[in-house]
Order: sequence, then C-alpha cells, then structure tokens
Amino acid sequence: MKMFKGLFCSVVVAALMLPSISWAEEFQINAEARIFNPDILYAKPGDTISFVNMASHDSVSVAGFIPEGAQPWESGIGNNLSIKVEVEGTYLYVCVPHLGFGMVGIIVVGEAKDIDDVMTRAQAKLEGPYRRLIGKILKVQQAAKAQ
Ligand SMILES: [Cu+2]
Repeated sequence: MKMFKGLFCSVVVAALMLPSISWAEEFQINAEARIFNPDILYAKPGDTISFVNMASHDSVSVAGFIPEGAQPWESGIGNNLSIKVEVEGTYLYVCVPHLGFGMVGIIVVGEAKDIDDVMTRAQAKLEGPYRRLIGKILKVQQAAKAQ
C-alpha cells in the first residue's frame, strides 16, 4: 500500500510538472468599439483564442489568408467565439460590420515565416476596406525582421 501511495504521488508530481513544458495557452481578443484588442496576437500551435465582448461585432477569417489546412471561422454577429489554432502561420480576420472603420486583426501562430508571402498576396488581392489589413501585416513583417 505504501508503495502504491509513493507511485501515485510520483505520477501526480509528474503530471503537475508536464504542463509547464507544453501547456497550451488561452488568449482573449476583446472587441472594443471599433477595434480588436489586441489587433495583433502571437500564439503557438494548440493555443485557444477567444473573441469576447462581441455584442454588435463578428469575427470572420479572410478566405485565402489563413494557413493551408487551418479551419476558417465565422462567429456570426453578437457571438463570442473560441478557436483552437493548430496550424502555424498568419491568420487574417475582420469584423464585417466595422470593416470600414478598420476593425481587422491578425493572429500569428508560431513564427511568422509566411509573412512576406502574405504581404505580397495581400497587396495583390485584398480590395476596398480589406486593405486596412495591410498596415497590420506591415507591423508583423517589421517585428519579424527586427528579431
Ligand atoms: Cu465590430
């Protein structure tokens, strides 16, 4: 019995230590008036990101501007939404009702290795208010170069 107790304690201790190595984080992106805060979020594969305070807002991933194999999302207006990001790369999203105000954001999962390609495609393909994303892509690009 004593041995089992010792073994049990070892397992508990090991279980408590493991998450400190690979613990997935949870982030919140708060919808505030006409912006997402933060508008640029850095996360890791496996992390969860929640869009909160979404009354009158939505969060919609931009088609063609999330990594290949990643799940697109669309919260619907007024709905909070949690997504789990698994695929490394750059994700662009917008709030459709407030797109004209520049209510757009970027999630970078892992390293922003694809950011130059994203910028090239964004300049070629994004139209109208979607071009508000280009300034934010530029910030991620500059941060990646500064490293
Ligand atoms: Cu909005």
